[in-house]
Amino acid sequence: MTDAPSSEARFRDWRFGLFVHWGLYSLPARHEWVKNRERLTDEDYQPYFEHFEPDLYDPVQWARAARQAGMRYAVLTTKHHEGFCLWDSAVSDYTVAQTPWGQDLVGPFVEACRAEGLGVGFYHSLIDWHHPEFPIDAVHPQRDDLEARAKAAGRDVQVYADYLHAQTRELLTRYGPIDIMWFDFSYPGRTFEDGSPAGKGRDDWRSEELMAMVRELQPGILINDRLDLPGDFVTPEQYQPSGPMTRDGERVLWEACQTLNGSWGYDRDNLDWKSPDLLVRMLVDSVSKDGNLLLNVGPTGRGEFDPRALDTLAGIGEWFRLHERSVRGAGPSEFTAPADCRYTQRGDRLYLHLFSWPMQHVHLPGLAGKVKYAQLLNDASEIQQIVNDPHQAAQNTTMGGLAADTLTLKLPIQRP
Ligand code: FUL
Repeated sequence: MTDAPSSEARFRDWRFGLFVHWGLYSLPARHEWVKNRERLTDEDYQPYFEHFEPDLYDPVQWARAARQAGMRYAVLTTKHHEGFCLWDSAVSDYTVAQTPWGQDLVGPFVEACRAEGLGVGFYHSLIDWHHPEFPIDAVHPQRDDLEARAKAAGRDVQVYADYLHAQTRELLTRYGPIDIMWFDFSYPGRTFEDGSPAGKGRDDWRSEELMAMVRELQPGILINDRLDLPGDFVTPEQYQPSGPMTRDGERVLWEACQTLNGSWGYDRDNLDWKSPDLLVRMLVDSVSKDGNLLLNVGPTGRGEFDPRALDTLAGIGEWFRLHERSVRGAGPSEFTAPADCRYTQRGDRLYLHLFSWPMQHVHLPGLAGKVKYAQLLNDASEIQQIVNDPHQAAQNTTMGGLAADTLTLKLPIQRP
């Protein structure tokens, strides 16, 4: 009998996950920060609560689309900064249970993911623009700064912290085992213009206590790094790190999170969609640096994935169908890839990912004599190695200036 893999090993093995940003902001359909960006009052925002009725919500379809795209886990926003809860929280009325829809959305999501064999994560915002005791501060101003300061002064963040802890407890006791707790976010050290403190950090959320509770309720869970505490994994947002990520000189688990079009929430009029090709590169780049990619979809107010999102996922899925083994269970390689290429490695198999297609030859420093056999992954067709050809070897050193340990591969002229 073999031991079950650790949570860290499973997380690493998943490599690719689905992020879902869903809330009332899917109704204005112009970014999940709309309430803050447009300085909307609770009254301005109320119609979205009154019209929240996602009659086409079908998490089984979401989970299937994710699985077919090659994803192995999914993280749902149980509550984003707007404060709206996707479950029937006992400590709040600002929940889906009080909307026309009236039913829990989190439970069916968890069930659908489990049925598809996906790991499950809960995103939960530390910020709450609706809670009466959440300080309106430098990151979350009201109409102007003076008003913000007056409001901040009268509010008690510890009352809000009690609420945050109670909600986290509900989420981690109602839905069975949960793999990931994704808190968002701390901002200690921020100040108002005059230098007075306005940031929120571990003392405000009582982060140590919160983390201890999460671990007690769900011993196998992984917690991200946004509680103003190190956590189990690091979360670079909308960028690719330059190499494997480290903390205090040691490698650390990490997950890049990425949007499809710059917005996390459904953003109807945004036309700036990333291509499946670009997203596959981001995934490969992450794996080559020992990280994961968490790719976001913002469902519509009726609960569906936008057809443009589905098309993108399908495009990535087609790549996965042919190339899965170069990323799943794979990680970085000890070799240094040439320019515009990435290596991933799985056991003794080395995968070379070409981000641009050279005319005919690709030169791989350090690999001469090390590769027994080379083939394209998509069709298993052989790739010729020409390092042992004395003529080519001579050319390598004299004409191309290539080092003697460089392996040259002969590629098909057309990119497959
Ligand atoms: C950020 C949030 O402010 C965004 O809205 C989004 O949820 C992203 C993943 O994290 O910090």
